[in-house]
Amino acid sequence: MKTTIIFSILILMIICLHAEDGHSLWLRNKSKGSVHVVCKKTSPTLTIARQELEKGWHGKNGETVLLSIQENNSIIGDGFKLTPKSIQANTELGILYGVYELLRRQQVGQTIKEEISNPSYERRILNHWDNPDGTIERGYAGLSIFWHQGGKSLDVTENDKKLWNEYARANASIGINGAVLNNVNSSPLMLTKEYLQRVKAIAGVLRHYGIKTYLSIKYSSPSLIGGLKTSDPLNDDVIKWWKNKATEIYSLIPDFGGFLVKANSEGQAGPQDYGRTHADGANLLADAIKPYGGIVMWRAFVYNPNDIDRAMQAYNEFMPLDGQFHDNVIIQVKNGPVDFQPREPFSPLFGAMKKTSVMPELQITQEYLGQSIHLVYLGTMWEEFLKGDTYQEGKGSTVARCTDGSIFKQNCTAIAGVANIGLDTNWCGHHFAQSNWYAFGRLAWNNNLTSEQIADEWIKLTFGKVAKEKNNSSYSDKNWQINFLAPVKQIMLQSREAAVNYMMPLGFHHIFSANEHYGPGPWWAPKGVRKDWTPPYYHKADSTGVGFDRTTNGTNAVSQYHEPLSSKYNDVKTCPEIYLLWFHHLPWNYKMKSGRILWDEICYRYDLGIQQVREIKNTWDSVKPFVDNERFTHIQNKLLSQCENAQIWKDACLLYFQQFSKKPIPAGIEQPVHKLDELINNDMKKR
Ligand code: GCW
Repeated sequence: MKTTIIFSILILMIICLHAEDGHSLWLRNKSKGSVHVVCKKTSPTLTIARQELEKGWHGKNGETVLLSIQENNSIIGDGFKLTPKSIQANTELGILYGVYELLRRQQVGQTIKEEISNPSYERRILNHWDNPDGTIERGYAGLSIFWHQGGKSLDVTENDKKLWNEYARANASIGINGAVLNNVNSSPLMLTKEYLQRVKAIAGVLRHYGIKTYLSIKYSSPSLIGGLKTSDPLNDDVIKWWKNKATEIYSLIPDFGGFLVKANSEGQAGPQDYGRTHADGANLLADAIKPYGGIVMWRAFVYNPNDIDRAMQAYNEFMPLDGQFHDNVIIQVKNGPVDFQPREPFSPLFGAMKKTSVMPELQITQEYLGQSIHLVYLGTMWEEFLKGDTYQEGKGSTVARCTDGSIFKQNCTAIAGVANIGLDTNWCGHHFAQSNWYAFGRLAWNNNLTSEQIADEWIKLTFGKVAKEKNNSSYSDKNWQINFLAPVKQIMLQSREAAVNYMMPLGFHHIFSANEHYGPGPWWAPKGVRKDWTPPYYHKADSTGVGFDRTTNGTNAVSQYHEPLSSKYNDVKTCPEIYLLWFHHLPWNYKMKSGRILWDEICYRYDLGIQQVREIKNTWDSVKPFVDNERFTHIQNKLLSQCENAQIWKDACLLYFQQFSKKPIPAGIEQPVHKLDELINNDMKKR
């Protein structure tokens, strides 16, 4: 009997030791020795800082580390000064960030000299598209960590608090300092007493990790929950209602961050319903929360079904309002002018709005990039975006510099990422999707980092410990570096390009089937659906060619870019081929730089995409000896589906477009294995 119990306990211990469910994210290193932390002050945040150092210390055994809060003019905001034995900051939060940086450096084996690290953006915010009933719009990793069951369970449990604490810790470790707790398609319930109580509880947990809470608001709240006849921003009762609401919120949550607003977009209410402008709408809210230091993040994601080019609309709506927004308003602009596509040029609003604070909105959740099934590392995409040159104030006016205050002295700087987090044990659905959460935080802190460096850190932190245990090696072990680190980094760095190739190469965009935004549907255009929600609106394939003419002969969207970009995009000879069909409608036999005709190049690109995913899968197979079985198999299965889905993408798009090109699939390229009518039929059956 006794032996059976001991045996069972042993088995359980072994299972626990090896259960790699991914819940620990990139925070899995245990201390290798002791450290003596000296800090004169105490506070909840400083206690966390001290404990983190003790839990994760990888420096010299018995070392003394000094944490000091001291004014230093070279340190900005929550930045810090780091040496191997000390962290100095102007704020407590700066100390905590310094601790995480020190530990990261120790763990990944980067040298620590004396240096100052300042954040690129003051506010580094996750946007959760979580609904009060616990579902998440475009969430692929389970239900919400903040809300459940439609208000039936607004009570806060110990479990809730534990999870929020883990969430806050993970965010703080990469510098994220804000969270919008609910969907931009917002429910007015969020501003009611009951919900605000829960927001207060969440804020109570997040605060010690330096994370401010924000809420998305429904513009028509004054009429929906306030009993007013209107929500007109210039109406006195409405103004009063928002002022009172702000007072109520700040009495519960004194450090509340502010509001995020989606207005007059995709059916959401907004100031235009009352004949007012976006500026009138935003300023009303901004004035209400100004006394408390809050901000309003007003989204530029607006478009109207009747306009000729969706890609031009945000610019057309917002440019005339430049300079009219109050100084605690910041315009939140999606990276591309359409909608988080696998590849888009950056939105022309970046750098163009010179008298208004502007912030980028990135999407971490992979709505249009294979959701939680495809392995797609987004660091490369965001690097391409941030380093994109707008030329607005001469060469080198990158999107990063136009938004982080380097070029325009914005009153407020910020960056947002739509979160990919849910109740799934591994938080993000796919183990590799964690790298996108990580990369967002790291780039928000330092928009100059390379996607390669971020991938390198993340792999070491996420897979390194297991590698060590399994092979008795360490990060610096050549074998591990050559046979695990290098190939996995390669997988990550080429993964987004692979997805672009098998989904939407050469500037194709928005050719998804239906609203789920997962599989291909270049044919999808049911009667009654808004034209700008159907793929033919975007690819415009016909017997003469394919692509969206946004040149001066077409919609003239090119004119929204600053020279020399405008001319570069306008001229088919200088337009980068990655954006070719975004800006041009071209004949099927147009001669490409490769010497191939356009049709052949399209075939070649789709095929290349599949080859790349297969290679990614084979590479993953090759690293098996270095990974725990749980994560290895989980990822392997996802890659299998990804390969199958990439095949469907290629076959669907080539067979569909072939109906217009009337050309054969060139020799040397694998023939499709599916039939077009089957693919269309299967697609229809899913609805
Ligand atoms: O990408 C689209 C999504 C919608 C989303 C919208 C937005 C929250 O398909 O689900 O709504 O963008 O960003 O507002």
